[in-house]
Amino acid sequence: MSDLTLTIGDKNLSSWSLRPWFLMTQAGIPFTEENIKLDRPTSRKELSEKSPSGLVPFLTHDGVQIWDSLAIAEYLNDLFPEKKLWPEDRQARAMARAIASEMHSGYSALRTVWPMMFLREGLAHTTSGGVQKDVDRINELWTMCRKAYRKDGDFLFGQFSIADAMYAPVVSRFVTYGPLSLSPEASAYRDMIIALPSMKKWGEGAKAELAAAD
Ligand SMILES: N[C@@H](CCC(=O)N[C@@H](CS)C(=O)NCC(=O)O)C(=O)O
Repeated sequence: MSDLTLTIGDKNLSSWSLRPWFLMTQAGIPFTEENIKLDRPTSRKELSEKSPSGLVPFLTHDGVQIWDSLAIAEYLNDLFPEKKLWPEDRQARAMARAIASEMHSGYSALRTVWPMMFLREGLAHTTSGGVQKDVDRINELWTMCRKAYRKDGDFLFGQFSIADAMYAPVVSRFVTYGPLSLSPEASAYRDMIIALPSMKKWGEGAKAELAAAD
């Protein structure tokens, strides 16, 4: 199989980039990483020259460029069926797709008011402007998943899936803008994901990028 190249933005800030990077790293899919800094005077030009959408992330494979984090996840699922990136059970798979889509198309208050700052913890925060509603809904979904699928493993649908990758930036936000009132199941899920070696590796990368920029 030809090489996969994943192009991403700054690790401290680019929440959309974290999703496919975490998916590939956690699932053990080898890839070459390419980085585009998003905060430079040249960023816009570089993005418009390299990215089909003018945004990151995008995946390059076999002469094709796939943009958008969810489309990248689906492409990887097609490419690596043996990795079972969606749950095998039809009903669990439907649920996983529903909550991944809800993440992809929703929670705009949370995303706007609480930008990802991967390296920050316990920041004072507001939950106004619709943020509390988004937090409550995510808390409800994580709790429901953990109660229903815990017997198969610690991830949202037992085994690791695309749904976990889609929510990884929210896990980071729930650490940055804490402490929050979450159910025991949702808190345990947040703590488990943020402690994974792949998430730690992303954090190390974010630190190295910031140090190099000094
Ligand atoms: N729906 C897209 C959103 C991608 C996106 O908004 N990326 C941001 C970085 S996190 C970006 O490239 N921003 C650069 C810019 O707006 O100039 C996805 O899922 O990949």
